[in-house]
Amino acid sequence: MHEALEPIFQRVLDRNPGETEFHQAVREVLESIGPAVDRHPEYADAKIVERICEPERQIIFRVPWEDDEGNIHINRGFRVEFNSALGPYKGGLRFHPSVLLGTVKFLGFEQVFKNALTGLPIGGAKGGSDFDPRGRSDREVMRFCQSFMLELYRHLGEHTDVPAGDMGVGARELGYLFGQYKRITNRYESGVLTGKGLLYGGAQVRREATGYGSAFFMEEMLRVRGDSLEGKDVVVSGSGNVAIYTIEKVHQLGGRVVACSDSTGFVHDPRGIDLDLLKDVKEVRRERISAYAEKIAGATFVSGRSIWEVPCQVALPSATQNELDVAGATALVRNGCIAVGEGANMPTTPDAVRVLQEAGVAFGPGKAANAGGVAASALEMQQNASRDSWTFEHSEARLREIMVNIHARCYETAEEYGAPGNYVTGANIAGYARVAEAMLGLGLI
Ligand code: NDP
Ligand code: 2IT
Repeated sequence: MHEALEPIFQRVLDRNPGETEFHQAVREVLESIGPAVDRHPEYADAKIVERICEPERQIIFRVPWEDDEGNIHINRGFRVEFNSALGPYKGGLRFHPSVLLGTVKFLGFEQVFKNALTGLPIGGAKGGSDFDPRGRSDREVMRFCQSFMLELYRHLGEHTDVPAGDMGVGARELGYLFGQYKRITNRYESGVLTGKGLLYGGAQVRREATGYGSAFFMEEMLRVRGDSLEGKDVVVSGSGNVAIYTIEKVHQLGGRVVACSDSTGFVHDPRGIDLDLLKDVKEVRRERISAYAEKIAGATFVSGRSIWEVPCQVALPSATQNELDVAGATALVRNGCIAVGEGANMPTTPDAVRVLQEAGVAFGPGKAANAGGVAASALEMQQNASRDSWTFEHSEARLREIMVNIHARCYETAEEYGAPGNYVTGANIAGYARVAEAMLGLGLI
């Protein structure tokens, strides 16, 4: 780390004790923006890095709700409004029992740089709750969402803060959240949430966007190496929103996804994942991934082992943070993997990133590779503002163009700062420089 950044990082550690995921995300950025610090002394004078590491606002609230048996539950809600230099706060909501303030801060911090990379006018935020939607009835999820929004609504607005989905928050949850916002405020303010259903202000391709974008980014990383996804065996972890639409696009681009997972294990289907079956198991029935293997001959369900042991040329970790460790990265390299793209946020541990980069594996960090979701959200905001709705084809073409541009921005910035082929350096410096310039222009606020 650049010596000027060390005391700043130490202060982040001291004043955010125990928030290990937040520390990890900050360290990764500070370790790569050193060359930009040397080139821009004016950023240091304005204390840009110190300001970027401190959220503009952090909201924590109680969420009481009643289950179907009449039992009362208390969860904790969060919204961390990290940075609004480039536009209204923007970023998803995660409902998962593991969610702590430090989780939301790591995600919000990443989001600032990711959103900057899209080139669209969106600031960075994240929110969520330790509520676990798995195994809950639709009505329980609805009551939770209504209680969550009863507090959160006062902080939101189409020009203020615009949440979307993340783990555990999809179209169902966003529908209930939007319904409650509309009811409380008496405003049909479509642009206050993105990822909505198509009948109430949603946009074509938002559901598919993170996964499609991740596949497009991978295609670009391979293209500059004179290669493509055609004929490649691919492993995608997870089987949620990001994973499913990554698999869909990888198949359309000629690759074959041979394994995917959930928190109980993974399925290996050497002939290629049957996407209709996977969608039925996961999106319609909300079953465990083992149900996939029970319904199709030739597929096996494996638990207690790592999905990264399945041989592949391309890996797309698309489940959760720190799911790809050194052992996994070593197995990937050993089996001849040539490219890894992060569909999830921070799925690869820092040591595993080093293993991959040192082995010459093309490595696309999440804040670039999975930016397609939030980019499509910004397009949804644009459509809501103009009361318009674009076709699927037009929306997908826009998404692809944005991903190609993000790739180019990362690739060129890495070259410019003396780290050719290092997308981590490229993404962090390109995102940082854009936010820093905007913050300078806005003055000390
Ligand atoms: P979903 O809730 O739809 O799916 C998450 C998937 O990850 C599930 O299959 C889940 O399995 C699995 N998973 C969770 N924890 C673990 C674990 N410890 N080990 C193995 N598998 C696990 O979430 P999304 O697909 O939306 O999000 C996935 C990742 O992508 C997250 O990191 C998210 O932040 C990121 N992301 C999401 C975007 C979006 O638009 N949705 C945009 C950009 C990034 P199970 O059901 O068993 O828990
Ligand atoms: O991590 C992410 O980029 C998201 N969960 C999507 C955020 C958004 O506002 O669409």
